[in-house]
Formats: sequence, C-alpha cells, structure tokens
Amino acid sequence: MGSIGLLKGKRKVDEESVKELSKALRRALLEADFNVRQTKELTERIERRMMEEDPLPGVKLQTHAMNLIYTELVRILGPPRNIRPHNETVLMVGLYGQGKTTTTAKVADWWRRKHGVKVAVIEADVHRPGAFQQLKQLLEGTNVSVYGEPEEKDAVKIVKNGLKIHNAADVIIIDTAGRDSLDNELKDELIAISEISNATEKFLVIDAQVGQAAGPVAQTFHDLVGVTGTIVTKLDGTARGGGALSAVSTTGAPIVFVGEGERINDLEKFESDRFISRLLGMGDIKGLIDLAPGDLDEQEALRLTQRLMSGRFTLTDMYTQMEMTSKIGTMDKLLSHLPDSMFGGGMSNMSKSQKQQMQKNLDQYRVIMDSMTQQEKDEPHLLKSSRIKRIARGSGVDEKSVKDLLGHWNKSKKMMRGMKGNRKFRKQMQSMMDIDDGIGM
Ligand SMILES: Nc1nc2c(ncn2[C@@H]2O[C@H](COP(=O)(O)OP(=O)(O)OP(=O)(O)O)[C@@H](O)[C@H]2O)c(=O)[nH]1
Ligand SMILES: [Mg+2]
Repeated sequence: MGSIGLLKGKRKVDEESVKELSKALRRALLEADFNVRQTKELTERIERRMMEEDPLPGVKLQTHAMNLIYTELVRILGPPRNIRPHNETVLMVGLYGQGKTTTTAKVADWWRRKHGVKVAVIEADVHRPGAFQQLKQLLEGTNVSVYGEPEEKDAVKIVKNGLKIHNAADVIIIDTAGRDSLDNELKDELIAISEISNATEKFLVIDAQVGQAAGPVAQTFHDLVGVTGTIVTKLDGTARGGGALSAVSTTGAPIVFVGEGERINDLEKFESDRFISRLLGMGDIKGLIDLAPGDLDEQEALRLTQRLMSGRFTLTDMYTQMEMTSKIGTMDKLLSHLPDSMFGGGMSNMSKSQKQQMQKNLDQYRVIMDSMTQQEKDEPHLLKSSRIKRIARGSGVDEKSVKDLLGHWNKSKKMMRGMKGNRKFRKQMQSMMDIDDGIGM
C-alpha cells in the first residue's frame, strides 16, 4: 500500500486524497484476499473517519490516516488472545490439508516448552491413512504423549479412550479429519467428537492461501462446533493473510498462533502489528503509527477486562488496574468498557485526596513489586513469611507494607470473583467483549 505517501506534507484532508487513499487500501486488501464485502465496509468506514476526525495536535495527516487504518484493523482482529497454561482440551478443526496435524504437533510442543506442563495429543482422524504415524513422527523426541488406534474406524471411540488414558495430562489436543464442507458424515463425526471431548478450545486451522473461501469455511465450522480461536498456517509462503482476516471477521475468533513452516518449531504467537504489516504489504507498520495515549489505554483496558473475566488476577493485574484508575482520562475509557457495577460505581467519584493516597500506594507497590520474582507476582499466594521478609528487605520497607499490598490484592481479587460470579454481569461483559469463558493470559 504505497500511496499513503500521497498525504505527505498535507495539512488538511481533501476529499480527493481521501478517495485516493481509500482506493489504494481497497486494492491492498483485495490483493491480500480479504473478503470483498468486508473490504468495502472497512474502507468506507475509514473514509468516513478521515473526513470527520481531525488529527490530534502534532500528529501529521499521514500518520493520522495510518492510525485510523491500524485501529480499524485491530478492531477486527480483536484484543490479544492468550492461552491458559493448563486444564485445556483443544479440538483442531479445518478443511483438508490446511495443516491440522502439523499444527496439532506444533501447539502441543509449544505448550510443553512454554508452560512445562504434561501434554497429550489424540489422533482422531480415521480417514487419512497414516495420520497417526504422521503425528507420532512429528512429535518424536519430544515429551508429548501421542494416542491413537490406527486400526479403529470409530473416531469417537478413540477420543473416549484417549481421554481416559491421558486424564492426568494438563493439556490434551485432538486432531480431527480434514473435510470439505459438504460431507454430512464427517460433520456428524466432528460434532460427536466435540461433544464427547468437552473441548475448552476449538481452533480453526486455516491455510493463509485459502483466499475468498475463508469466510464461508469459517462460518461452517463455527456453526458446527463454535470456533474459539484461529490458527493461520503457511504464512512462510507468499500469501498475505487476507483470507484469515475474513475468517476472524466472520467468527469473531481471534488468531492465536501462526504457522511459518513445516517443522515443529515453526510456530509463532500471533502479533497484530506483524500481521497488519504483511496484510498491507507495508514492511514494519510500527514506525508509521503514532497512537494517542488514549488509544493505547483503551487497548490496555480491553486487555485487562478480558483478563479479569478469565478469573485470574495477579499482582501485576492489580497494579495495572490501580494505575489506570488513578489516571482520570484512562478511568473514563475503562468505565466506558465496563458496566457501572464493576467498580461499585465509586471509582469515578474519587475525591482528590483519595486519588493522592492511591498514587502514594501505587508508588510504594511498584517499589515492593520490583523486589519480587515474576512467579511471585503471578502467584501471590506463594508469599509466605520468609519471602515477605526477603521482599521487605529488598525494597527497603517494613514487612507490614508488603502484607498491606497482599491484603489489597486479596480484597481486589475477592471483588473480581464476586463480579465473575454475578451472572448478569458476566452476560453483559461477554456480549460487550465478545469473548469466551476460560481465556487466560
Ligand atoms: N510451509 C508450510 N507448510 C506447512 C505448514 N503447516 C503445514 N504445512 C504442510 O502442509 C501439508 C499439510 O499439512 P497437514 O498437517 O498434514 O494438514 P492436515 O490439515 O492435517 O491435512 P489432512 O489431514 O489431510 O486434512 C504438509 O505437507 C505440511 O508439512 C506451514 O506453516 N508452512
Ligand atoms: Mg491431518
């Protein structure tokens, strides 16, 4: 998308250059295989925003345009999607040859490496000859257990047996048979596997080259099992990934990983900046955007909210939450994402002295937390007396201050729990965030 340069040096938007820019964007998105209708909607929205919104003081017109394009694309891609370390049963679904089996192995090994947990995979593809052998070979030399019954023709039975045998595994990943969208027998099989496995995640594996078919394919699988995440494969090739964007736009299931090769290590966590750069064919997009702090805070607010919904609440989360509430501008942003009940309605009405006290606490908490290990921040319940002593010494405060911090965390956590248990709140939250349960970071 070269023609962003046409705004260079311009101070005011004129309709002509907006049209020109929009045309270039449309071309780039269509070349990347983003869905035609979705491309039209997106470019029209950006055109409108270009005409209606003035750049913030100090922001060049060119950068302003890039910011708009970027935030609109990030809006489609959704907030960063992270994965719980354990207690997951994952179902891999997708069309023939998209990379399900390879990705099953990659993701299994990723979980084991990243989180050091016990991972097992189940080969439930009874249609592709040699699928079990393929999966076993891919995982040779890793600590991932591979379950399969090469002679059995009943996929549901294999899954049942596999789950029983590996019930001590922290994470189980099930590879399923490739299908084209017309085959009813395979559809029934997939639904049965999905039901019996009680999968917490259903990842749609989609080849970056799939193109305009991506949206309808994604919709089909979404209707069958309820897709919770997307994995884009073969991004080491020339495809720009617009099809994957259509899939995400259709299902609302964000991209979690991307595959960049045939080997087991060729898997990356999804990064929206990289993806957008590639989609637009623009090199590194980071240098071209300059989002106002407000925009970033908004992203942070979304991320935090998502985390709170996941039921995990670490010291770092508490800190972020406090930091955000102490900033008035951010607070408004945060509140605009949250139902009033979230902070008991009280936070936005904090008095000046309350805010000052909060800032003081924050400063002290930061010092104390600097003396903690990452693990301690993630799992504050580990902090028993000897660790508390060490941290107090390390940060030059008394032990009581460390305990106060933990007390504050405990209280905040209870509050979060309370809200999580509140069904009305949950429903409100989920429809607002369009996220699924069980997402953690
Ligand atoms: N270059 C590249 N090749 C990949 C990637 N992922 C998978 N492949 C290759 O794509 C081909 C198909 O991959 P599989 O994992 O067998 O795909 P599948 O979806 O399980 O296929 P079926 O079981 O036949 O439906 C294999 O040759 C893989 O090595 C990737 O990220 N990059
Ligand atoms: Mg396969």
